[in-house]
Amino acid sequence: MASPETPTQPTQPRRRSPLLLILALVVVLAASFGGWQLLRLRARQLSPAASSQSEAWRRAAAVVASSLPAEPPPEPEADVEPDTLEAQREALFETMRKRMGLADEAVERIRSIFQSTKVMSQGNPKTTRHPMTRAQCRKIRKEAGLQETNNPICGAKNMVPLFDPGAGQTERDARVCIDQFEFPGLACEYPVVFVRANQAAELCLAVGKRICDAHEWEGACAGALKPPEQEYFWGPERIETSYKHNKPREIRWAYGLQKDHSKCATGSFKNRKCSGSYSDCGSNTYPAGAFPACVSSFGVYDQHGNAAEHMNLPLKPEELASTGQYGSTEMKGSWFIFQSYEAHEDDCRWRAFDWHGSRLMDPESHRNYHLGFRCCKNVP
Ligand SMILES: [Ca+2]
Repeated sequence: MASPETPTQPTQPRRRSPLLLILALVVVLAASFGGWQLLRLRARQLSPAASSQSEAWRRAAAVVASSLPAEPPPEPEADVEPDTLEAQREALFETMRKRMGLADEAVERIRSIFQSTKVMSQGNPKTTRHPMTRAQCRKIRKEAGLQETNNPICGAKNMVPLFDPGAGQTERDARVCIDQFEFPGLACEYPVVFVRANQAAELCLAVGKRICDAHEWEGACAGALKPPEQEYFWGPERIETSYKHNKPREIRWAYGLQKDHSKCATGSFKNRKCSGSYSDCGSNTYPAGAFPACVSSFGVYDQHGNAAEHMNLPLKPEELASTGQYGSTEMKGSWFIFQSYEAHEDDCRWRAFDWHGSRLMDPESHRNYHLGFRCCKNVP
């Protein structure tokens, strides 16, 4: 009598072989069909006929974008902070080249803008002490399940479309996209500071974008982009228009209706001997996007805290950055020490009355160790 372990039907595996072959054939055919569909969709996205804003194109592009492989994580050496400004800048350019896919000409343009000053940087290497590493930021974002955005409506990574959900709009109605992160617009990279407003505008152009108008930044934060004619009082002096704007404004923050600095990158410190100058003030910023709760409903990070941000404030319709023109400087948001020193209001729609005001393209516009920017992009 055979033991329980002894196969009683030694020919059974052979009888299953044809079924396995059929299953394998079905899998191969399905994979081939899926790949063909993907190629067909990609071809539709790239063809001139598919460049229109049709619904079919948007659906096809969305499928292709969602099939793109995830970006490989930055190299470990990215957390070694260079000792010199030149080395820090070159490391940033290389990161931008790799992660943003910038062409050589774009990198050269960015380099020439940086080289026009001796201070534009991610902080003075001699005095800056970042309270969090890039690796720590990447770990936080990974644990929060956050992934890189590549919305085909925007045509650039890490940008999101803006619209007014309360007016029944969807992202298909968007005419503008905004960076999710402070410039350079990359998750877990430190923001660029000591930049003047005109240089911010030029850097946005160098990466195929533009500086944002104030109301775009505000709408991105508050979760509803309103039209310019509803957001500006054309004609009066700036201080009067800001007063008229602020008085009846909706007061809210990107993360909710109650102020809570602990949700954002506001727990850093100011160097003890910081007088405001490049030589003694560290730009003690966090990597962008390191606070998963500090995000608006559109997916825009760090509008409160980390670096304050240059924007364009139009005082008449022809000064809207969305039309390719510029108005005055506007500083948006708060910065990295607000948990211990709240210098001013930092709700989404608040406008500073005339904080270091100048024309946006003034070659001497204000810059400092905690002031950066982010970019927008018109949807074609
Ligand atoms: Ca900020």
